[in-house]
Amino acid sequence: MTSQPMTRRARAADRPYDFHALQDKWRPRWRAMDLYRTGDDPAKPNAYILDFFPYPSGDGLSVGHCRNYIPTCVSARFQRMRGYNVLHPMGWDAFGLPAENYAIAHAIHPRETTVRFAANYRRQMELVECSYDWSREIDSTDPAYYRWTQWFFRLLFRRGLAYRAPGSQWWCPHCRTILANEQVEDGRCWRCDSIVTRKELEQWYFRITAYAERLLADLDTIDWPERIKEMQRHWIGRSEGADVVFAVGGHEVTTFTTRPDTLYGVTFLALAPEHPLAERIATPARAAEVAAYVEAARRLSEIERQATDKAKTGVFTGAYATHPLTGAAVPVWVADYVLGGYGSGAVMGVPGHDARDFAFARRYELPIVGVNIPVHPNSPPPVGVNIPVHPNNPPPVGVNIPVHPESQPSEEGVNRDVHPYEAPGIVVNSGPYSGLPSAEAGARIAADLAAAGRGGPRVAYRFRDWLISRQRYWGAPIPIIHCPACGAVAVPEADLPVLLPDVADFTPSGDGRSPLARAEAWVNTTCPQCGGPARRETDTMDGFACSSWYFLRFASPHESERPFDPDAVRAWLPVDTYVGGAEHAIMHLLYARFWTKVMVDEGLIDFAEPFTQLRNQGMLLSPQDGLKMSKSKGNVVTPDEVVAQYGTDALRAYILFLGPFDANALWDNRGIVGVARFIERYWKLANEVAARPNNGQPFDEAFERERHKIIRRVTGDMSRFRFNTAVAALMEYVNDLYAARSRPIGGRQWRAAVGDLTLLLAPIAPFVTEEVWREVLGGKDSVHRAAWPEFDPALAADEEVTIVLQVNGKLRDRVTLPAGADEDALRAAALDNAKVRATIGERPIREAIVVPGRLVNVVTL
Ligand code: ANZ
Ligand code: ZN
Repeated sequence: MTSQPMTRRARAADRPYDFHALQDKWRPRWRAMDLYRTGDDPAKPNAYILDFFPYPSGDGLSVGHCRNYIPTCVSARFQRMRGYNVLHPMGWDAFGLPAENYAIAHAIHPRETTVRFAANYRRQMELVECSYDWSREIDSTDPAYYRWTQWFFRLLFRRGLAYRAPGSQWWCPHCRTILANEQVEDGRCWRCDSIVTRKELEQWYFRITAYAERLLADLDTIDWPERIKEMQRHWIGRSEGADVVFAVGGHEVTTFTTRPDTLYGVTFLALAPEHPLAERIATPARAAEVAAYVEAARRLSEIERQATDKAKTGVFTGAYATHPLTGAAVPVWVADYVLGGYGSGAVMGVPGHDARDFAFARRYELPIVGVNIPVHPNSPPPVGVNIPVHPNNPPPVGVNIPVHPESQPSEEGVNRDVHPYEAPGIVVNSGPYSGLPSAEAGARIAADLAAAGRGGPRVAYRFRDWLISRQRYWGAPIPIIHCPACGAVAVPEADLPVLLPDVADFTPSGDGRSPLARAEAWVNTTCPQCGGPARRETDTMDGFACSSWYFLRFASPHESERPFDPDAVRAWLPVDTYVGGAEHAIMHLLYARFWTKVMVDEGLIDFAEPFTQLRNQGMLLSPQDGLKMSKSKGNVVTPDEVVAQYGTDALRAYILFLGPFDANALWDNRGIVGVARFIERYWKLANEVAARPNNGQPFDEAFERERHKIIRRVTGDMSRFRFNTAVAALMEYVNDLYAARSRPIGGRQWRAAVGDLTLLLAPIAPFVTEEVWREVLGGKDSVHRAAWPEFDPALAADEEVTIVLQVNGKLRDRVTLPAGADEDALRAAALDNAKVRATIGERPIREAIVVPGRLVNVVTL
């Protein structure tokens, strides 16, 4: 027994770090305070920070999901402390195939599983203390929500942007439903991996192609990863070119070309097997062969048909087309490398200048005519010929195209041994257009075709209208009534929502009709227009319709008269920061942009783009196999187990620390130990030094500078989504403070340092910082309501050194960093560097070797 009475200070310093106790203590208090309620202080600016709308799966959340939700939570907390009103909501995108397939497999109604799984997600999100305002929780399967999804359908229908058309559609024989183009990957269903086939059905479409130009142009106005923008541009697939119309017997065949300048090089026409004229123009002698070819081609997927290594096959129809400018007879073929759904489903074959046409012509011994030659001054002249190639030379008129020395020379530009010359150049062998640069010749030819009524300039897009009808139960019913007299009539606004009826059997019927078709009492209704007997549309909407407007709903989630309150939307939208996985690059992110533009046209909102800044988090890979975590692979680490062992604060800090936010990373069970130790060291330090006396010690200038520097670094890192370097900087600062304990620093300076450290760490580790703030530093209100600390730029200025960054021993970049930066900071800077990242690509990182003050070498697996 000690005879010395313990001082209050000593007791505080000895308090063990018990994260369970801290979590149990602060959680209920924060709930009672409604700590994360959306701010509404009119004096403050607003910030809207949003996660992608998750589908609550039965598997629950893994730590991989936390890579999305924890960084956005940290951003939200950071912005609140910086004086913003923050909207940071969460909800459930719960309609759709996965929920329904689960329900069928387990014989549970999807409504039940939706509620259960969403509750589990929310429990886990609360476990990791995501700072969502749960009073704004929404659920896309709630009639109070999908009523408005249906309202938007009506809006699109009224504006001519929702229409019904027959079509050959992708059909998944296993899920027994139609799939959108985007849901077919490599000829397989995106959900169940079955090989898809074709089925003819009446379908509903949204006319997204009407917005192609705006969807392209506005990409330039938003702060999104360039890779995602490029994927959208590619998907939209804008091509400038011309239509060229060929007469074939009594018919006309329109072809779309991006190279009208090559028109004199046409030696055949090729029609897609699904072209309406393919069988009709065939001569009687060739009809049977053409029909057989068309039938066989139908069974191939588009992917198979487009494969570049696939032999280009076709069949001659026996018919000839008339060249619109020269009047020459051009043989017409049917070929499966021509796609039915693109351009006009017919191609003018120019084997001299197009690789696919070239391969086709070689196979079927069709003539190859060169009508373009290179012009670049630095390009070597084509082998074996002597023709002027410099642009300053007189234009070559009527010359032959490049001939390989070993090939047979040919007459009049016809040669079978050349390679196709695909780049633009100078046009030759083309009558009045010879001698012109390709672009100019193309423009003139297109104009002349237009004047002759044989086509003209046109812009084509690769993407198609958005197919939105699903022959499935678990979706928002399409609010349409089919009347024998009036046709398709929209359900009046007053009758919304069209409730999804409760059916006992929601398995798909397999005949292409939705299970709703069996709910006779629901299907039979009266026409809203003429009052006669009519039937409801039985297809449901693609789940991507629900997620095309949910970000607006969060602004006023309980609004019952309208989809959203325009004032609330004006206050919060567009979303400032939107975060989710890169797998949604096209579908959701394109559809939401489309709906936003329709709403602008309807005068509902006044911003053209829904998400000002987009960020994609990297994947978290399993330590077992280096693969993405998934229940089916059995390689999942759950937040539940990590929180139980190390606490919420350590999980959060580790998720942020384990690599650059947007890079793939491996979960490492040892890594979290180090981070947990850092939190405990912070705790001990705070308890020990905060109570130091102020006995007139001299003011420590260097110590003060360190404080300003750490504020500057963490503020900058947080604003730029560089959470890993923020955590590394804080770790370094804690080390520095430990080292400073032996210096004669007064209590006031210590409390300033520990106080700011606590504020900087608060968004990352909310529990331990709250305890320190309130119980050790004597804070009156929550640390999470405190103001973010400020720094003096003059005091925060750094001495700097140049650090060499290598990947596998090769120099990739040089960066300037603070002279004192420690190993973790150097490592973090290397892993965060764009050139290093580009070199590493998707490869997992084995280690990063640091030579302090000099270099970092990142070694990949
Ligand atoms: C003649 C030509 C000559 C072409 C030449 C290219 C080079 P992008 O750029 O992707 O839009 N094409 C047109 N419709 C097609 C279809 N339904 N299926 C397959 N190919 C089709 O491609 C446009 C070019 O792809 C068009 O320009 C056409 O070939 C082909 F030296 O016409 B081109
Ligand atoms: Zn009617």
